[in-house]
Amino acid sequence: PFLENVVKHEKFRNGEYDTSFIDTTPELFIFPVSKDRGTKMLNYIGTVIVNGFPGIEKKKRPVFVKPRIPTVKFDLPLQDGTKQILDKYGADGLVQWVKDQKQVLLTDTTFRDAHQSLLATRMRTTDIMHIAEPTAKLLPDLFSFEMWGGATFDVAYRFLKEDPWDRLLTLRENIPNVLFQMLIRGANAVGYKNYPDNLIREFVNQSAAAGIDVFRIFDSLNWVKGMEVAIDAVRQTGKIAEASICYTGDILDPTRAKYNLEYYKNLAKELEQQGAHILGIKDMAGLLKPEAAYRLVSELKEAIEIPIHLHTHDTSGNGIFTYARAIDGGVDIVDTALSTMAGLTSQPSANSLYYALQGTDRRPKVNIEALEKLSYYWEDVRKYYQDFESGMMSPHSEIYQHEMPGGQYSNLQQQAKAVGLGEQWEEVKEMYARVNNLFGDLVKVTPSSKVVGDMALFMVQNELTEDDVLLKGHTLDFPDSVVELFEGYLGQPYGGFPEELQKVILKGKKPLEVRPGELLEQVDFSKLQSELFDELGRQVTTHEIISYALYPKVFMEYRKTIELYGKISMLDTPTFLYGMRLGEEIEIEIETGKTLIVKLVSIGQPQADGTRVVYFELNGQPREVVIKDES
Ligand code: 3PY
Ligand code: ZN
Repeated sequence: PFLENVVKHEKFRNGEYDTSFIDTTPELFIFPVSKDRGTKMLNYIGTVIVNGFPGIEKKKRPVFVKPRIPTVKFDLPLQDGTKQILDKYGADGLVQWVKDQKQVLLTDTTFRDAHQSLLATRMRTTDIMHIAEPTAKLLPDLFSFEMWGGATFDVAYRFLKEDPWDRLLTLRENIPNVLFQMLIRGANAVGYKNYPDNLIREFVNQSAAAGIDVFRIFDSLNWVKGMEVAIDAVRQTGKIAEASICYTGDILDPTRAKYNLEYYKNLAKELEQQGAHILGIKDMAGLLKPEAAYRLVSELKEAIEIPIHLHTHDTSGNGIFTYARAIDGGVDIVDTALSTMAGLTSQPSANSLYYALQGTDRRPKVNIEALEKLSYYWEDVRKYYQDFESGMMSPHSEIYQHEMPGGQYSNLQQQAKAVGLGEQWEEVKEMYARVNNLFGDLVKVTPSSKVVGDMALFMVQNELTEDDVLLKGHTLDFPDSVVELFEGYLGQPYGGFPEELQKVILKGKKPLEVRPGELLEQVDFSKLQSELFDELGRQVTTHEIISYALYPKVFMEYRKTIELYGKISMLDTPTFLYGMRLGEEIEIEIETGKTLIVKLVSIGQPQADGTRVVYFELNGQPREVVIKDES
């Protein structure tokens, strides 16, 4: 009761109390490993053993090899890199440095888009952390690591049950020499809808403070107004605003005249005027063909002064050729992944590009041996996540027809499976292209791509054609995301919405004509703080308040899981995803120097009440947990 009174006291809630005793007496916080923490962990492992992991068919834990970590001379000092250039010379100094380079610079996407695109974003922080320090030592010459943003924020909470801010902070500590880059979806931040302006600003501020240096900002409809607030917020932090154009259609195809060279040139000029330090070309589906890359980049180099950073996906198999031509056209930076996390829906391989540029003066100054050694690690770790692979085994030139972003492919496939359309995946992909036409040929990237995906699933599920939608639309209950898109809550598409379809979908509702952020009520952060305080019964951090503002339900679900099972992010990935085998023993380092040794002894038969008892040894002592069998 005393503690309860303390935490409920207004002064305590407002942070107006003297904590000097607490601050100067750290031993107050050293608790013995509570029986509780061990039991919670066993409950989690028992649940995975009995019921499996969501999205993975229940099976015996596969046998994995220990990932190969390259040996690096850890006593060697860490070499300075782009991070030190930014810190010393500021954003403009860094931009000048980029312009002065003859070599093409590389951004490594292994920590973000590569696994978002190959493994449904399921890569856990522990697997990135184990290779962070060797990576910092071995690849100090990169332009940046793309390691945050996009879908990683949401997936961390929703599926991995870990805190994305922790990932950023701990990686920053371990990789202090190279710029950190994130993907931010303009007014949608790391979510799927427009957020109020003050939330975008606060999110950018906190991300910058926690370690992000380069913000790749885009709008899912290429609507510059949707990027304004984020660009301004980034500029105010002194970090790098990489405002991006999303590439769709085909500038070489005269029948796809909507998105032509002029369109992209105008967009690039507008973004430069808005204050972009770097122009991103975000080819999120891998539609930019080699010759188109050459023309686009060389024309943009004429049209703007700022450096150009190209991002593509290798789905068609043409990625390296596209980069080679973009490099001929003068591109400054390209996105690649380590070879064993590259190719297909991911980025082209850094290792391959290095060799492709042999004999030219634009070959990147990276250590090829380091790239190869780090690739071994990812080859081993990738196997942990085999159940999230999309099944794509070879290049798919069909991408030029359906235009689905690389980061969406494996996710939409999971979504299709979840609604029972796993067997109709071919049909879903075809419908995706048809929905795009029906919607007036949109830029498709998160979240507009998700809306197209939702509509494709809806139409396949309900066996609808385009005519059905137009003729029977007034009787159809369209997915919420579709209604919101046509209401203008994701902004305005180039050329407007098809009017007839918009009327059918909105059923008399009036669409927005202004930037949604102008109308949305600003977030009251102190109100959220108080709400969260009541929910969690303790002081909350700024990061928690922002996460709660962005994803209230997902964040609370995550908190509930943590209450139930403890910090399961500490488990190794095989145990986290597949549980344990009979007789197997694992170690869990729950904090530095404190290790739990867990052995799975036996799994009981189902009981009359639908539960099973799972028998463990925890640090040599018998322990059992009772798990409800959901099968
Ligand atoms: C994202 O927004 O997550 C993307 O990667 C889009 O390509
Ligand atoms: Zn991408």
